[in-house]
Amino acid sequence: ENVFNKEAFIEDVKENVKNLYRKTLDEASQQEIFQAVSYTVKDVIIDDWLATQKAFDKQDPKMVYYMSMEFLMGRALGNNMINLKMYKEVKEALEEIGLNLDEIEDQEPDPALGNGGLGRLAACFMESLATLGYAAYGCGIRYRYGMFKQKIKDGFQVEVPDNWLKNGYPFELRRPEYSYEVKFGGYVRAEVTEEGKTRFIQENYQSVLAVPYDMPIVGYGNHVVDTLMIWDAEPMECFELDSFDKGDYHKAVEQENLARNLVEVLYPNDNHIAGKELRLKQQYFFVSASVQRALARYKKHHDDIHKLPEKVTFQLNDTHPTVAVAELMRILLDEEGLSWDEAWEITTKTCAYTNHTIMAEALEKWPIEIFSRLLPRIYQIVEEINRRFILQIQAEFPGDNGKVARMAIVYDGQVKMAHLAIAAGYSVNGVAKLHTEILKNEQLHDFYELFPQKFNNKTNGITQRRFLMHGDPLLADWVSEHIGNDWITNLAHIEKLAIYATDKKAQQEFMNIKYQNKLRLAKYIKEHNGIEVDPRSIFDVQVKRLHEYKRQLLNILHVMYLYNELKEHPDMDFYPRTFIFGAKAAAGYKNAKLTIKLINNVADVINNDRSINGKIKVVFIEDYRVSIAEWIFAAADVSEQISTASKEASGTGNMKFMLNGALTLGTMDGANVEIVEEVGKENAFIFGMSSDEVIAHERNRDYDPMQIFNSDQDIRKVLMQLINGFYSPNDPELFRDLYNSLLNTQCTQFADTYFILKDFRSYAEAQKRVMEAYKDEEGWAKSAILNIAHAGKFSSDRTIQEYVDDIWHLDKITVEV
Ligand code: 26M
Repeated sequence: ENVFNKEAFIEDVKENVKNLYRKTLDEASQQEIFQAVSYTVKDVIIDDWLATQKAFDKQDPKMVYYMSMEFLMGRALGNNMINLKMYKEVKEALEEIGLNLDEIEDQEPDPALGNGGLGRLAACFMESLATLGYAAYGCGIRYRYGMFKQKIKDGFQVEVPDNWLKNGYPFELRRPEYSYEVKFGGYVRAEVTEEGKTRFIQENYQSVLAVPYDMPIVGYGNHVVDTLMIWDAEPMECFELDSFDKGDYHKAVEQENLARNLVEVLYPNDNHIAGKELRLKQQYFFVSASVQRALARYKKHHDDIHKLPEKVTFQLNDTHPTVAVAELMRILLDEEGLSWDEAWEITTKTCAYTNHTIMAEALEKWPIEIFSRLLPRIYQIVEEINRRFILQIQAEFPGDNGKVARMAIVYDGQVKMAHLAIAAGYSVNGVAKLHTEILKNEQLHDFYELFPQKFNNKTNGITQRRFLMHGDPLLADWVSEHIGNDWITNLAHIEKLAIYATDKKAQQEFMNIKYQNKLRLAKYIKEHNGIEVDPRSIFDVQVKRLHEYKRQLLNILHVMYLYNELKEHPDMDFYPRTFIFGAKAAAGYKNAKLTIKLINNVADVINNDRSINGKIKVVFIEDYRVSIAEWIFAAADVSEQISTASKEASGTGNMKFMLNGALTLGTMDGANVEIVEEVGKENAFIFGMSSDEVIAHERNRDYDPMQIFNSDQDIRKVLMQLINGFYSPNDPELFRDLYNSLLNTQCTQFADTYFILKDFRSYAEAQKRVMEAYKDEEGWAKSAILNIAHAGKFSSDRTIQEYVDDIWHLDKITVEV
């Protein structure tokens, strides 16, 4: 065990400032100090990283390659120090020389190589894999520009590029020796070899060079350091053009442009497909490079390619990396010279697929024209997979042409990526119990009938190291004082906290910690929004991507309703509330952007109305992202999880709030169902239609929001305020589209798709229960503590252990130092 040595650490920091910037510590900027501290921490990591690689080589464990278009890592410095068990020591050492660690951490850009839930889940999974001691590679793209920065100008969202690499990122390592060529376009030539076999050769293609950058994923206190490898694209140095292309200047330039564009930017869509050709290029680019590297590593240690599934598994994070199936087939067929049956046998034991959404607009389908032009050999292979798959469907369901139409991989001029992933994957999993049931019974029912054994559930989780230890250190220490440290690596132990739920002293301590965290956030809000919020008010929070199914609109309409009530009955019973929102909208998503504007306009009117004595405040936090999220969860009293039942596959923010002692106000959707199952419905506020009811209405098309509008005067008043200029005097028509989305007078069938009016009353009542409950401080503290105590299930450590036990079957490794 290496003991932390303060003096040596500080010396190292000084050395780094000198070597990097030719400065002394007192001359260096905070950013320069951040870089120097990070390099010092990286020095510590490097030894463990090397030792982990040695352990891989020696112990030869089965490994998972987690293939994901997104890794929403968040800042690394703080978490690396926590997992190296040196956080407090470094904090102290820096304090002694007059430096503040919070300020230094705040210099790190948020590596935001992801949109939302799916990308953040990948990041939590990597951290849990390392902490549990499994061999894992995360495979993704090193986007030059991550998720855009959000500015709010005059209440509107403005997107600003996120140049996260501009100061250099200290935790990445370029590995040019592991570069691979990736080929696009051209055509396929069949050639008969001397042995009479047919070989397929891609010709007249364009290439790019995929160059990996490794980032360390530090396990908690176990010296295991796994690797996130993200690929950059570079032009091929001295590319070999086919003989008849020699001297084709135009093509050379094209090829350089391809490399330049490929990894330029993350598509900022969440749960929605753009169908852009460049996106498919990005997918094949990182998948091809990752599969090539995985096979090269395997072949270095093993000579029988047939045994690949014993040592390697590819987990596909949604359908985005599904071309991996065909790429693996291609390499096995064309480069390893295997027969189709051999290659298929290996592929279908190596690839597994996770579904993250039932939203129809998020299902990936590529036009054949694009797919076959860009990936001609891959398309041939997909067609052959499809041909054989259709034979299988016909054998299983003779005469049922509907099945073929619904299940084919290539159909209607499109390549359906989910169908490919299910046909080739050995496992198909949903991300919460309810979600998996809906997949089996509704969305993927045909596939479930054909492959019942492939389907399984893996309820999502989050890492307590980031979302409690780092985000909420006061609460983390308080937990440890009461029940010891075991929860850090086994969150089930947090259940021991339950006995303190009714302990008056513990309740007060908890409420005091929550208050400190609310002060921290209130200060941030004052600095960034110029709004004074009362830390004694109820902090009611909805932070997540902006999407109609997540129903931020329901939340703000309810705020408008409450405000109307307060104005009409100034003396009504009311507990002060701060409604906090944070959300980015996809750049082209009109109604989402308009909802942001509505929230900001409502905030302006209500926050400046002296007559309500500050009883309601509305805050929109600009540029919601992982780093500020950690503070927001810590400060929340109420966690808004109000998606239309059946639409939110799991949710993971809901778990972060729970672990920080916030009470859930939510629908029976996604993992909310399991949260309530764990904590008891008396410690949450549940409202709204069930997923069965929603699905029935969708099937029968018998929902008419106009009836509600006509019969409920409070709702009517709120909706009229959308179009009478109440919140937009200079442009009364501004919110017309939101009004229409709820009532669309021409065609009722498509109005209020997400049942906002239908659930409104039930939501308002649940909100009333929240207020009553909060007035009973002891009762509230009890429920909050019970939420923390029952959050054990929602650790990503538990989730990963289930993936290992049921899907991956990995071997644990140990790292000696
Ligand atoms: C697709 C095409 C083009 C550009 C972007 C996309 C795309 C990107 C992200 C589509 C979907 C994306 O993410 C979906 C997502 O985040 N799903 C969420 O996954 C979480 C983790 O499982 C769940 O908790 C959420 O409920 C689910 O919405």
